[in-house]
Amino acid sequence: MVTSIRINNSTLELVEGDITLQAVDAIVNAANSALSGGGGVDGAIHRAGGIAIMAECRKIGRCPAGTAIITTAGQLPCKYVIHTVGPVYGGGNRGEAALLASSYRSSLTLAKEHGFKSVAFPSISTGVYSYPVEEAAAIALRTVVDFLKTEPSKIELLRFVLFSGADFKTYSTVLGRLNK
Ligand code: AR6
Repeated sequence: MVTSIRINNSTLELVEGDITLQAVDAIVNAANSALSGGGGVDGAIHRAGGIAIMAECRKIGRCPAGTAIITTAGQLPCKYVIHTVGPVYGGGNRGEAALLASSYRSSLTLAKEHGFKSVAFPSISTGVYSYPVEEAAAIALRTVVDFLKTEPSKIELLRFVLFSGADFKTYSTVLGRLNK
């Protein structure tokens, strides 16, 4: 299933799937601030991409929540991996929303600076970091729509790759609401 809308010269697309299979310019990883690898999408990306990604992460060292860095994609079908760190959800009153928006913006700023045409995002912070999916989807979609509307870039395709049918449905519903 695919949902998509046009924003200026870009397509914002929602799909259900595995982000490690995406042949885009950059996929975004939901990393931790030590860039040390882990479970979830981070584990899947390092497993599929091989050791070259971790070697670059070690050189870079750290990535505070709300910021992003970029590495090679190793053996993945995409060209680069943008690693960002979302907030750990602690009830919603600890600046989580601003940090989550900043993760998406920082990732898109790197994509813009590199002249990428296609970028794929997972649902940052909604797994191990426990951000409620509907709240996170509203922030994620609002932030990327604002970016595409206000920041001139070469990005033609911005794809959310949702790992479950339930997450795909939630993101689709929230996008429909936003788009009214
Ligand atoms: N493709 C797309 N989405 C995926 C994939 C995949 N292959 N695998 C999992 N997801 P999480 P977080 C979804 O936990 O909450 C790591 O240990 C998953 O179903 O990966 O930001 C890091 O090292 C969920 O919807 O990221 C950090 O310590 C979404 O990706 C911590 O987890 C995000 O879940 C980051 O936690």
